[in-house]
Parts: sequence; structure tokens; C-alpha cells
Amino acid sequence: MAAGSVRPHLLLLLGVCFYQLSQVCGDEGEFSPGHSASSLPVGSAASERRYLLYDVNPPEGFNLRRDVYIRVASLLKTLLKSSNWVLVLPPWGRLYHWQSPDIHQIRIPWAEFFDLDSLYQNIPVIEYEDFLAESGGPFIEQVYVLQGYAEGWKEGTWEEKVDQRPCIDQLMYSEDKNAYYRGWFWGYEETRGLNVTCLSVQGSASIMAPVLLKNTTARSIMLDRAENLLHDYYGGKDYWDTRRSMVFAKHLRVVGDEFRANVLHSTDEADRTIFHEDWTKVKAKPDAAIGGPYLSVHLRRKDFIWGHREDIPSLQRAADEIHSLMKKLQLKKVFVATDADREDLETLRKLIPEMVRFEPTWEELELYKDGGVAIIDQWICAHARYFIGTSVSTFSFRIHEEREILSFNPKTTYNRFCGDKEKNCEQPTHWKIVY
Ligand SMILES: Nc1nc2c(ncn2[C@@H]2O[C@H](COP(=O)(O)OP(=O)(O)O)[C@@H](O)[C@H]2O)c(=O)[nH]1
Ligand SMILES: *[C@@H]1O[C@H](CO)[C@@H](O)[C@H](O)[C@H]1NC(C)=O
Ligand SMILES: *[C@@H]1O[C@H](CO)[C@@H](O)[C@H](O)[C@H]1NC(C)=O
Ligand SMILES: [Mg+2]
Repeated sequence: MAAGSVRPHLLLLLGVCFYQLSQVCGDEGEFSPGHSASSLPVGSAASERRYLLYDVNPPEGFNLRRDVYIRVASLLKTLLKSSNWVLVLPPWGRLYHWQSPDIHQIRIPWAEFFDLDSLYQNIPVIEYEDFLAESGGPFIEQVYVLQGYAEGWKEGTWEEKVDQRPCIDQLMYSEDKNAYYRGWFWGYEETRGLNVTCLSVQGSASIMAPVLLKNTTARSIMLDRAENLLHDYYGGKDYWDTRRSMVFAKHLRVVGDEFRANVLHSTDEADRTIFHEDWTKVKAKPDAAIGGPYLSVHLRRKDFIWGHREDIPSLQRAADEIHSLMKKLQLKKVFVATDADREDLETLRKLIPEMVRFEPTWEELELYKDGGVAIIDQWICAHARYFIGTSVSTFSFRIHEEREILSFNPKTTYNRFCGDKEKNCEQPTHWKIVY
């Protein structure tokens, strides 16, 4: 089963090209696979393991990427049943939505956003820089570019399959004069692929396992366009184990908690949202969390309003809903997370004078980056008495999950704004944790 957030989201992106792959060409010929390897400690414990790397279609945002991590983690678990593998975490960077000027937002390690020890309790992972040090240089032996089937799906029949096929789209890699492949390797310009091949796939992540185990002996394999793989089992135990392991980095949680305490009078003890360092020992008790004395809102704007989607509210409609919820829930404060532009923000401030936002100073923004600020917003939203989000936004979906992990009553979580003229305003699906 591969339902959930994936398909509607991809549909929204159809026909939209946010960005053009820029030329990425460093100096050629400084490294070759041979000489870097000699500098490695021989016979280290890591020498036997194989490396799985992946990347996602460039226009996809942070929160769909978090979903793709879950799919690839399933594949890694399948591979581990047969041999020794480690997942190389794809550095963050160059995301379309990370538009704050003058900050360095490329080659960002996962540790800036997530707690690596927590990830490691689910599957073996290493940062890309560790891969470079450990594997003997900036070479990826095999790059598989995943794509669909040129002929599409045959009607009425769904079969899982993967086949080596000619590339359908123009390849985003080009051969240099040493016959190495150059391309976008997370901003590491010296990284090269030794072989790039297109594979047509239709199915869940683990259908890649036999190919990786049997069809190639490459020790480092990158799956590009990994979002073409579906979930092994969306919403199952494996899904939730991986999701629960994606604990936010401590420094971001601390900032969010301080904001909650100082501005929103929200503390874990009073709100019954106690955080435990070890996610494997946490089990949600239905309705146990109360949440802080505020309403939280995720109002997605930008590309969500450009398409004039009928499921996105006007600011007036959103403000009316917010006021009516505050009255009903007897809450005096509303925390608003949004990607609204300055003009929309001014309008919002007029419509909702009591609005509270997390507004980082320039220094904080430089430190946490756009990704970290988004996580702080999500963390604060996750701890509110009641949350309402935006239709088919993966940013909102990740907040739902965070609240599910924290034991909130689903009625306080799976809510979304309705469009002004939307007739059938279906509310988000409740995905219950499986332990
Ligand atoms: N700080 C902050 N950033 C946001 C907010 N909403 C959207 N963004 C930014 O816009 C991106 C939205 O892309 P994505 O994560 O793919 O979520 P989706 O497009 O809503 O499904 C986020 O990753 C953030 O960078 C918000 O409420 N607060
Ligand atoms: C993998 O190898 C098998 C057996 O040789 C072959 O039938 C299959 O087409 C290969 N698959 C891919 C994706 O290369
Ligand atoms: C590249 O990899 C593919 C798939 O494993 C293989 O069929 C092909 O022969 C390789 N090309 C080279 C030049 O090694
Ligand atoms: Mg997006």
C-alpha cells in the first residue's frame, strides 16, 4: 500500500519547473578512485560494508524529502537482512523554499536538523563527509537514475517491476574527459559517478533490494530520483519506527521550548508532553497530551496559492476560522507558522492582532537556517492544545505525525482550513501509530 501524502503532492508539481540545474563543474582530474583509497586505514571494520546513497527531484521540498527518507530506510532494512550496508545521509541544500539571502545553505549535514543517535537506533547511517573519508574518495561507483516506464501503467494491472531502460528525460549528468560523470552531488563538486544508468521502476522501495544485491557489485550506489519508489507499507510499524527515529536536533528543540515557555506559557509538565531522549522507549498513551494554552496554525501560501487551488483559504477566511476556534476552545493566543510573503503577513497582522510568530533575528536565521526555523515552527505547532493546517501540505502532515507521537487526541490534530468556495472539505486522515 502506498497511499498517503505522496501522490496528491506530486500532482501539484506537474508542469511546474521551479529551477534549472545549474552547471556544476569543478576542475577535472584532481582525483581518481585509486589514489584516494590508499590513504584509508586498511582493514578497518567498515571496509566490508556497502554504501547506499540517494537524492530526490530538485523541486521537492524539505518535508517530502523527510518522507522519502522513510521509504529508503525500508529498503536499507531489507538489504541488511542479506549483508552489511549503511545509508549515507544526503546533505541538505539548494532547496527551492530556502530563500533567505546571504546565508550559506548548501552541504548541510543532517545533524543540523536531526538527532543522529536517534536515527542510528533505527538504521545505520553516516553523514556524507564520513562517507568521503571512509570510502576512499569522492567517487560513487554506480548511480541509478530512477524513472517511470515510458509506456506508463497498463490499465487494470499493477505489478511491481524494475528494468534497465534507456533514460526518458535528459540525463542530469555528463561525462567529463576522464569518462567520470559530473552532476549535482549535493554541492560536492569534486564528487563523480563512475557509471550512470537509468532504471524504470514501478513499486515499493524494497523492490530495489535484489538489484542492489545481485545485479551489481558496486560498493557505493546512489539512487537518484528516489521519490519514484513508493512506501513499502505506508503507516505500518516500519514506517512509524523510522518516523519516530527522526527526532529533531536538540538545539532546535531547545529554542522551540524556550519560545513556548517565554511567549506561550507552555511547558512539558503542564502540557503533559514530556520528551524522552530515547524514542524506542516512548509509547503514546491515547489522549495523554493536553498541549500548551494556544491554538496553532500552519498557513501554507506561496506556491500553494499561485495555482488558485480551491482548497486553500483566503486570509480573511483563515482569520475567521482562527477566531471562531479560539472562541470555541477558549484560547487567547494563536501561534501562526506560515511561509506568507511580507504583504500577506501585514494583512494577517491586521486581521489577527493577537497573532504570535517565531521571528528569528538575523543571527538566529544564520545559525539555524531556513530548515531549522521551519523545524522550530513545527515543534511549536506540535505542542499546542489544538492544531489546524493546510490541505495536502507535507509540512502540515509532519506536524500531524509529531502530535501523534506526543499522544494528542486526533480531534485536536487532523484539522485543516477549507477553501472559501470548497464544497466537500474533507479533513485529513488519521494515521495511528503502529508499535
Ligand atoms: N518557517 C516556515 N517555513 C515554511 C512554512 N511553511 C512552508 N515553509 C517553507 O516552505 C517549504 C514547503 O515545502 P515542503 O516542506 O515540501 O512542504 P509542502 O510543500 O507544504 O508540502 C518548507 O520546507 C519551508 O521551507 C512555515 O509555516 N514556517
Ligand atoms: C538483474 O539481473 C537479472 C538476471 O541476470 C536480469 O534478468 C535483470 O534484468 C537484471 N535487472 C536489472 C534491473 O538490471
Ligand atoms: C554501467 O552499469 C550498467 C548497469 O549495471 C552496466 O550494464 C554497464 O555495462 C555499465 N557500464 C560500464 C561502462 O561499466
Ligand atoms: Mg513541497
